[in-house]
Parts: sequence; structure tokens; C-alpha cells
Amino acid sequence: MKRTLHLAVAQMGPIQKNHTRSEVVARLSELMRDAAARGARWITFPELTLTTFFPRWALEDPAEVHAYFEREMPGKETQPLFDLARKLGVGFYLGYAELDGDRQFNTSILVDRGEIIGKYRKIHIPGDAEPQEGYPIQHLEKKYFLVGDLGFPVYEAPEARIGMCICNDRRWPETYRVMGLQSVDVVMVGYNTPIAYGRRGEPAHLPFLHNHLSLQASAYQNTCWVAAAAKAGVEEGIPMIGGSCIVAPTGEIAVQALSEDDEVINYVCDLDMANGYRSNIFNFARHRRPEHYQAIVERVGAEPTSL
Ligand code: ING
Repeated sequence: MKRTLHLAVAQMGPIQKNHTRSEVVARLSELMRDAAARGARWITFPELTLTTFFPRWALEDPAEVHAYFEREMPGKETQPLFDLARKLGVGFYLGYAELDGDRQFNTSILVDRGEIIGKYRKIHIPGDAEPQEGYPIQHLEKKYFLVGDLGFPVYEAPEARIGMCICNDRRWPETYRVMGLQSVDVVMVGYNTPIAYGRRGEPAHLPFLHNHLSLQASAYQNTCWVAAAAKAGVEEGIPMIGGSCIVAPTGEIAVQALSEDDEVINYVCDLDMANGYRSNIFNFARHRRPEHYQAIVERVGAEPTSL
């Protein structure tokens, strides 16, 4: 009997500053109903998917900043999404800004049939803590979020081992390898990727290439499925990439979103597809040589000195 898992990715179109959480939860609920109607068991939503991507601005008023954060999860406005998931019998990944006491994290949770079974706090915080002179756009996540303190956990869901990461994490091979070494079956990731942030004058096609390149390489090199959900489209005048997709352990994109708006994609994933890779070419136990990898843990930045 093949181990299959029906995954959906719910891409969100833009969320503008004046969109309320209730309006956003109504959109998320519509996507969840669509995914469940297709037979999906799990749904991946984007990063920071309850509000507009506020780290594009330098906000100084703590009350204005905290208005983008959730003090409780579920809260009054998000409870309906949990209730719907319980009714539909589905699980979901949700990205949001978490206020834990006075600590601010870029967080995602795994919720199975309305119960939180896992939490992750973003570890690779990109961008800057202060606005940068001459940048076409700002990306100030280091101003608003602490580095996550939960590691890269992998959770035993009923049908599969599921791990999470958030946006910039997907560009770092260490992210998936730590989960791969925990035999993760599915990595869920949400992202907000503005087009203009990268290298100034970067050719327009490269943000799309780099997104899929990172996801496909990581799925293949860690013999896992990757479900990636974009918040896409033009938010407050800033364009963000779409390209939501479900990637197989072969590194192939099984299905991808075609729009930059609210859109569900889904795929019935064969979780045993990875076995051929795990038993041979990527049999970590047989082939990895950590005794030669110490630089990966000992050094933070690259240095022009040999080990
Ligand atoms: N966003 C971006 C990402 O890693 C970024 C930051 C944009 C990095 C463009 C490089 C180029 O996709 C988040 N939220 O991490």
C-alpha cells in the first residue's frame, strides 16, 4: 500500500494595509474550503499571511508595530479558521507575526484539525535593522524580529513527518539538511519575496529562478516534498513574486501556481517516492562524512584562511 498524502498550497494575493484580519481570514477560509473540496489533507498558507508585509516600512511607534502582531493564537479573528479546519478535517501551516511577552518572532504553526501540533520561529532573518540609503525598497525584518529559538523541529503528523521553515530560510541549505537528518517527509514554507530588493539592477527573471532553484535543489538533496506558498502580487505598491509550488523529492515541480492572486494548487504526493533516493544516492548514514564538515558549524562567515 503506497503512502500518499494529498497536499495543497494556498497562495495569497496581496494584502493591503487597510485589509482587516477578518477580511483576510475570510479569504484564507475560502482557499481552505477549495483545498478540502479537492480532497487535500494539509494546506500550506504563506508567511505573515494575516497582514500586509509591514517590514517594508520603518515603523517607530510600538503600538503601530504591535498592531501587526498576534498576542494569542488562535485569537478572536483567527478562531474561525481553526473551527473550519476542524469541521473540514484538514491540517494547515499558517505564518504570522508572534508577540510572545515582549519578544517578536516571525512564526509559523502546524495546526491539525484545529489543534496546534507544532511551532517554528524564523531563524534566517534577512534584510536590515535600519533603512538603507539608495535602496529601491527596504526590507527591515532585522528591525522587527528576533532570531527564532526553536531550532528546525520535525513533527510526527498522523500520515507523515512534517517540518517548517519561513521564506529566507528556504535559501539556506542548512535549513533542510537539519530536517533531512530528522527524516522529514514534507517541508512546508511560506514566503513574501519582493522583486526589487535583491542586487540593484538585478535582471527581472532572477527572483523567480532563485525561488524555484532553492526549493527544487533542497527537495532533491534532502529526499523530501516541499510545499511552498507565496503571498504574491502588488502590496502597497511593492510587487512580490508568486510561483507557489509543490516540489517532489526528484526535484521536479509537480504543480505550480499560475497567478499572482489567491489560488489553490494541490497534488497527491507519494511519500515513498523518496525511498529510492534515501536507500542509495542520498543514504545519509552510508555516504555523509561529518568529520570533514566542521567548518559548517564552526565558521559563521567565509574567511580567506584554510582549515
Ligand atoms: N523575503 C525575502 C526572501 O528571502 C529577500 C528576502 C528578497 C532575499 C529578495 C533576497 C532577495 O525571499 C523574506 N521574507 O525573507
